[in-house]
Amino acid sequence: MKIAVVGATGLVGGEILKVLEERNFPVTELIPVASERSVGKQITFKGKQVTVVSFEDAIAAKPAIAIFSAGGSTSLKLAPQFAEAGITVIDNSSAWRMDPTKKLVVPEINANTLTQEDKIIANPNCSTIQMVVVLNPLHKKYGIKRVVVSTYQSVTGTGKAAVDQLFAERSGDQSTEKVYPHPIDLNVLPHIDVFLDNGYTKEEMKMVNETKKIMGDDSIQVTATTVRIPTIGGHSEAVNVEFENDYQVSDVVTLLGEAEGVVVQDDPKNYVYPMPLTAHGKDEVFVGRIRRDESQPNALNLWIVADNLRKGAATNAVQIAEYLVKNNLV
Ligand code: A2P
Ligand code: 11C
Repeated sequence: MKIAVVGATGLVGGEILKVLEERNFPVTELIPVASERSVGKQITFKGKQVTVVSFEDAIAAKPAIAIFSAGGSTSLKLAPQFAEAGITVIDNSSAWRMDPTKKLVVPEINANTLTQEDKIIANPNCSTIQMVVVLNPLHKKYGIKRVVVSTYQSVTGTGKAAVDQLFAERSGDQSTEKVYPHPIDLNVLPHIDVFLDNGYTKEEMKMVNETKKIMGDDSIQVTATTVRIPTIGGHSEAVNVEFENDYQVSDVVTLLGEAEGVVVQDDPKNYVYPMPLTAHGKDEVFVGRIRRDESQPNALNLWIVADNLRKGAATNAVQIAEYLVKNNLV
């Protein structure tokens, strides 16, 4: 199957290439696309050099699927052109997620809603994906009323330039471009994406709105504080959940241990809990510090970590592509 990766030279794009390779996705021809300045450059896929092409050449090559990770404005402009040519687009940006005509898909939860008519499929925000993979099985069993989440997010979520800023600050190099309005090394920024009129950031509202859409339940109340920290391995989240019904902590541990895509790491006495350092490069979502919220009936605290470039972006997108292939939807 011919596959295009739009944004192939970026951080998520590079991870998509790795995940396609690792999962043995049936790629007969890889078509890497990036901005005009990268056309003609070589990238490596399955040990071979492949030349980056323009989006026009990619459309002309008629891939079955194009996985996009080139930012919202590129996606708004290019995804419809790919879709009109009959190419199914899986888009990592925020451009189409809340469009009521587009599906927002986490395969473990709602891939079964996809049909052949879905030509632009939205991949959710990284911090949302890792949270809903853990919350969905709990919602089905206990009914979630409200979620309070605070995030601790990796600079890789911003892109290559942010990783460069972190390491430049660490080495004392003052000349590197600054993508954050403040230093990020030895600092914490309560600010991810742009501020909105309601005082929240766009990243916070993504967590609120995308969660309801993916889990198919507008009654779930979510409030979020999203924070950037100087780490690279993945995003971490402190999640407080209030259920309709009571639960046993041991049942929650069992349920999450059996949930698809979830790994429980919860042995605090032996210092076992999820961390970005250990989640880095992994496809699963890790959950630990599972404990009763003693201040509130039917409430639970969790600590959730995942590699935002993998399950939060590349892996989720490739899993959607796998589902489309397996179910003859492309
Ligand atoms: P390029 O490397 O040519 O700039 P990151 O988020 O890590 O910075 O990566 C962004 C990705 O999106 C890069 O691969 C970048 O290509 C790509 N990109 C940016 N603008 C466009 C565009 N107009 N058309 C196609 N790809 C684009
Ligand atoms: C971050 N979550 O960590 C963002 C990156 O809407 O796809 C992904 C932004 C998005 O900065």
